[in-house]
Amino acid sequence: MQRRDFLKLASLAFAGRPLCAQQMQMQSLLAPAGPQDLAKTDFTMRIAPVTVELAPNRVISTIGYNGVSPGPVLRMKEGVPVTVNVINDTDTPETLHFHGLQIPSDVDGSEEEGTPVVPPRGSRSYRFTPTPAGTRWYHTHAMAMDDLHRGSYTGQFGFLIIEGPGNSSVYDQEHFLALRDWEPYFTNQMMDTDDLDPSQGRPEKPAVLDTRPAGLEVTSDVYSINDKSLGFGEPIRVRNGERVMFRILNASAIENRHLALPGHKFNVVALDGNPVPVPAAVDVLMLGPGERIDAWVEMNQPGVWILGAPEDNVRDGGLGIVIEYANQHRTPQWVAPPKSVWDYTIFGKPPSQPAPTEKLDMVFEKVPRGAGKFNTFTVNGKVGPHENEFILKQGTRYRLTFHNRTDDAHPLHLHRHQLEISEIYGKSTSGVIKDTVVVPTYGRASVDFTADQPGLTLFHCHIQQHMDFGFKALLRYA
Ligand SMILES: [Cu+2]
Repeated sequence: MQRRDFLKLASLAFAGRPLCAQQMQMQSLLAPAGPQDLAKTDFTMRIAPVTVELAPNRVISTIGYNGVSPGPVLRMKEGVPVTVNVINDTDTPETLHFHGLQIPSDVDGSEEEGTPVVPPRGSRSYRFTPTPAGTRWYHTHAMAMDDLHRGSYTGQFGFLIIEGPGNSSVYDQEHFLALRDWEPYFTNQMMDTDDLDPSQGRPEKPAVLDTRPAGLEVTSDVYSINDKSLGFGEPIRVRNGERVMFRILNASAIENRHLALPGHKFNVVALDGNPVPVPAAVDVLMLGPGERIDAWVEMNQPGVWILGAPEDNVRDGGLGIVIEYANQHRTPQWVAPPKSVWDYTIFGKPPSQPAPTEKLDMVFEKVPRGAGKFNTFTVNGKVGPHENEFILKQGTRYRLTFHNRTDDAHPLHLHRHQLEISEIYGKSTSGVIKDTVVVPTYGRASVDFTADQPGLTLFHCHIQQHMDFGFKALLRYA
């Protein structure tokens, strides 16, 4: 329920009667905790078991923050120091990572970088100055290995909005949508839906493929947006002519996701929280695990629609939410979107700066059953974390080239730094600034970044199983 709707109901319910103390208390309990309630400098995050009712017959037991999953939308002001007190009410050490922020290693929230863990049944405070402005998020950074009830398989995730001085977007409503899968399990029947325009080529495809049988991978067939599966939450209620801003996060530990809204286009204004040089309208969004998209939609097709995954099995499994126009009552409609291929470069501008002269290369390979039942992943021929292979000189700008010699599309994340895409799908671009970049199957991508954040810096694939089984590197400063 929107705050506005609640207030409307409340004012009807209480019309002509003085509010008694009990009613006022009820009102404050029922009023949704709007993000503004959390715009402060001190935050307490309690890690503890929660239940998530995806549907009346589907209740998930997991670990969340402050009694819910997703956790609360945190709002911080850029440049204004905050303290985050993390209380761990579980029996295992935990970490809370602030994804997309440029903050020191000891508070970034990754054990590999030297952030102290939050001990079981203990607590720890992190103090930092949030930057840069934009749609960020937070999540656990614990390893899971073969335990599908640990790490990012749990409900430990939420949005973190860092408010900057200027906000140029004008919209009537704002909604936070975290895409999620639940009840993960192991399989050797992985269906690869990572489509790629064949014209984009597969520059890193080896001449001779490794045909040894692959190990078990993680999959799921239960989905939600936020804490509800399609058809079981409140619809998003809109009016004809409204401009609705969606801040979307793929909080999956497992897979890249697509999203479409029949009859409407997404006007993409920011990727990973950073405004894009060329905002553009698209029919289908794609987000790898860890990625965010800010996109507004002009509501100009009255009806009742499903905003959801284009793949029938994923949407039927719950990945969707109903968009309901005022005075429209019918079964939510789904119409398959036009065929489209996700392309970061349409939001970029032509390169204008010379390429950095300092180069780093990372070659990724998959070793089928490299760890017993499971595959391992190597970076430049060895499993992570790579303590001494990547040494950065402070103040230097680097061109980092990813060579993906595997049959998966990987969402690659560099902590504490911002990556500017310079080349992907064989195209050059500039101005698209991200912290997580999906490099296509057998594809190649280059990103530029400035080494301006001294301290240990973790690089990894944001698919939990890939990270746990070697797909990571620790960068350090000289
Ligand atoms: Cu991966």
